[in-house]
Amino acid sequence: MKLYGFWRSLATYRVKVALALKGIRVDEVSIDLLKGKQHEQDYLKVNPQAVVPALVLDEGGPPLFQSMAILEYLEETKPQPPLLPKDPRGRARVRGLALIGVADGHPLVVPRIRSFLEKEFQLSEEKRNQWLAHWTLKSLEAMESHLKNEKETGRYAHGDTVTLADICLAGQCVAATAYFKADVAGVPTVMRIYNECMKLDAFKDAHPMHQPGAQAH
Ligand SMILES: N[C@@H](CCC(=O)N[C@@H](CS)C(=O)NCC(=O)O)C(=O)O
Repeated sequence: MKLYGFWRSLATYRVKVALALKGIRVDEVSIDLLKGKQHEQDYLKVNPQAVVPALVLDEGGPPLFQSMAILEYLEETKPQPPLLPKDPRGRARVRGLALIGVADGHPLVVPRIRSFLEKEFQLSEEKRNQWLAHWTLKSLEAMESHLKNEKETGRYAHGDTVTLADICLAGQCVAATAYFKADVAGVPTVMRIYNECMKLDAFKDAHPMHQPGAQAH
């Protein structure tokens, strides 16, 4: 398989963690989002939405797109270790927690949104940084409001094994702590789970700040 991604990309991070947890090796191709390479014709043939990640399967065919769809594909085609619980209610909870990050929090901080705020609305860097920290923290607070009270919360977001919820939570925590310096004091359960995740090689090794590309910045 071939994964088009970028060291700083949270959506790529999510896919890399799942691949590592499932023991799937991929070749990585870096699309430099800071240089706008996602808009070049060659890449638009891979993912016409001009975003990473995209996963090319060994069997060929059009690349898979959207990190959540890729995570679900990996779960369906390589079920071990499972990243979703067996019961439908538990699966709905895990997907719900995951989507707080993937569908509500992350889309507000991607490069095209940041660039729109800057170029169309002339928001200062200070205001843009406030926006990024604010919406990232909001997603973590939404997760916290579930995790702190619900009996399904265990060592990880859902029980004592890693699920898609942890992967998506970890991505938002990377953004909050490593990128936007948000004040995470109000989300202790989220941070406890994030720290548990970071004890695992799959989460640690894929961490954006541990990628070769991060060293250059
Ligand atoms: N919902 C998509 C998000 C994809 C996305 O926006 N990726 C970012 C990097 S994390 C990107 O490539 N952004 C390019 C841009 O905004 O120009 C997913 O989860 O795959």
